Amino acid sequence: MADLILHHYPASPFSEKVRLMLGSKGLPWKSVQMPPIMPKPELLELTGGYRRAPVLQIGADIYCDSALIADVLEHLAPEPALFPEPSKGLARALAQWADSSLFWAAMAWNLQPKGAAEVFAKAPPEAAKAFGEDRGKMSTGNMTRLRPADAAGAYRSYLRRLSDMLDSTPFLLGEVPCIADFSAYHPLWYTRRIGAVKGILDITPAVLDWMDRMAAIGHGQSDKLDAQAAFDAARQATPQPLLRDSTFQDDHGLALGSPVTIRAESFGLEETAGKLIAASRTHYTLERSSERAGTVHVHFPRIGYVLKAAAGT
Ligand SMILES: N[C@@H](CCC(=O)N[C@@H](CS)C(=O)NCC(=O)O)C(=O)O
Repeated sequence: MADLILHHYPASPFSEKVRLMLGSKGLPWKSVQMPPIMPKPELLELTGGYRRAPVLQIGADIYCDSALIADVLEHLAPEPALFPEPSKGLARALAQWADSSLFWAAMAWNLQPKGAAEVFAKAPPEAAKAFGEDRGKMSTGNMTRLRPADAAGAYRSYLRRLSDMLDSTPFLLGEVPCIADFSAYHPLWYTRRIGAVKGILDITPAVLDWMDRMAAIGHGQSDKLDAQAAFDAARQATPQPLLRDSTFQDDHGLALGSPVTIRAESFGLEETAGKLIAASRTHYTLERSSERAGTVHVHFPRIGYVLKAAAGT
């Protein structure tokens, strides 16, 4: 199998989710670092426009979004399971809540003025300004950012709910970590990195203990790779046959082979354009080419993404 190449950056919570899943599965991986804000010319050349972190590359297959990456990792290494029976529906629903409601409450809390001041303490003043402007631009569209004062109560309630789930088991849904644990962990991991705001976690000691268990999973074995080597890997590979379950499901009136665009529903609306070559129950695949990457298949989950006919078609 081609190398697993993770495009990410150290401080990205959703990337931490994937780094831990890679560690849990014992899958060795290559690490390509992207900048935390735009411009990200190399990532965009690979994805065709998608800008968020993380992105997983396997040869000429590019997987956008940590939810889809979780499915890919489960397919590659079924054990230990991220979606264990009989609670896989519950695990997915809990993970979706954690990746959205919990994440945004935590991030509003984390990046309140004293948190942001600490995060950018060692950076030049322009860095904090550039980050704020970048995230401001990403937050256009159908997205409401919580104010820290409103986020505080929600975050505390969410921490207590997680704590309740840990009353009788070491992980949220049982004896072993599942996708719900990885999704709930990463926003709290970011909180814990910031001395000025991490005290909120002290209200739930059981959550702190669970966080220690999650951190102990580690990131597995990784080696650094530069972006050029990732382009070489894409160009030299042929995209793989599509994942299981690629029966065409047309909800948009768009035939396979149509020129289309795909973008996130919210937070980072940059479009990826390409030819629609698969639309299964759970994900879309676009084929596109670029000079440095050659022909690649770029995969997106259905949930959270907007598929449209390309303009002018
Ligand atoms: N639903 C996406 C969310 C990804 C996301 O929002 N990532 C953040 C970093 S943790 C991001 O991309 N922020 C803007 C950036 O890094 O450019 C996923 O699960 O991968």
